[in-house]
Amino acid sequence: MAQLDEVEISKAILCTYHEKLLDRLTSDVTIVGAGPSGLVAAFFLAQSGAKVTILEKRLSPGGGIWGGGMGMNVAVVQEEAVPLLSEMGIRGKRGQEGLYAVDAIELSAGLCWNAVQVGVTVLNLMTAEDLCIREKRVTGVVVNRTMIAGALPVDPIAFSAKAVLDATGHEAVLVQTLRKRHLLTSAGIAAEFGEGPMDAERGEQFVVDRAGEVFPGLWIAGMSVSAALGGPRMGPIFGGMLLSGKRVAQLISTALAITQPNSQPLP
Ligand code: 48F
Repeated sequence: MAQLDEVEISKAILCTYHEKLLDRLTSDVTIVGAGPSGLVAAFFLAQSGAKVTILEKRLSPGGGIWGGGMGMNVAVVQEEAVPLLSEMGIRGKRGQEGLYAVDAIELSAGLCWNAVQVGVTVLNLMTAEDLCIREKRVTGVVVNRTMIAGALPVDPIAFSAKAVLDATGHEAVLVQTLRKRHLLTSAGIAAEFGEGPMDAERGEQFVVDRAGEVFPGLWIAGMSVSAALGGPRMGPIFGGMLLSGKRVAQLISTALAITQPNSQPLP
């Protein structure tokens, strides 16, 4: 083994991290939440040439995937989402009624790996607290360290983006920041905030059909769609989350007119 200097190890972390952080203060798309919808959206956006940054408040990306249903770490995915998983090399076992059982660890790890491989940067331990708005358009996200957010009187910093995606799941954190200030006037949002009782079939379709832009520059995908627009919850089935992320990526990509691939081959 080579000789090791502890300070050099620290320097390697500091230099690399701060270079990455500085670079990611400005992105084409900043996604808040590294659950299934956020990771899939990030993958397709980066693949289409966008500079994509994910901000995740927890230590581990993957959101609600890891625990499957009731802590049994298997995710169920319907047939329509299987091509998307195949594209990422994530395997599933075909069961009855066109349902596939996917190992939750393989799904989480596979989505993260694929996103990072096409150029997405994930910054974990980052809690989004608010949005930046200029001339009635979202221009960025206000962020604090998870360990600091809400615990210490320390100001946050801001990350700018042409589009911000709220993929924070059941909480729809960014939508809520606007709703509380009565800034969301589009039909359905203010009156119906919060998801409805479980209806897996309708809930899955809802998150795909209604993924989109809720305020200039602010987009929603995954469970944020149900929470923001009053759709049904659907429980431990994940195809809708994956397809909702893909759909919002297509919509954002078109809106931003992203055309050039930016992914870098590994040396
Ligand atoms: O909850 P989550 O997995 O959202 P999703 O992509 O998928 C929902 C499913 O997991 C499941 C379901 C299946 O049918 O219903 O619930 O819609 O991932 C949301 C991510 O956002 C992070 C959170 O830690 C999680 O990883 N998050 C939440 N609030 C913040 C945040 C915040 N303020 N800042 C940063 N990250």
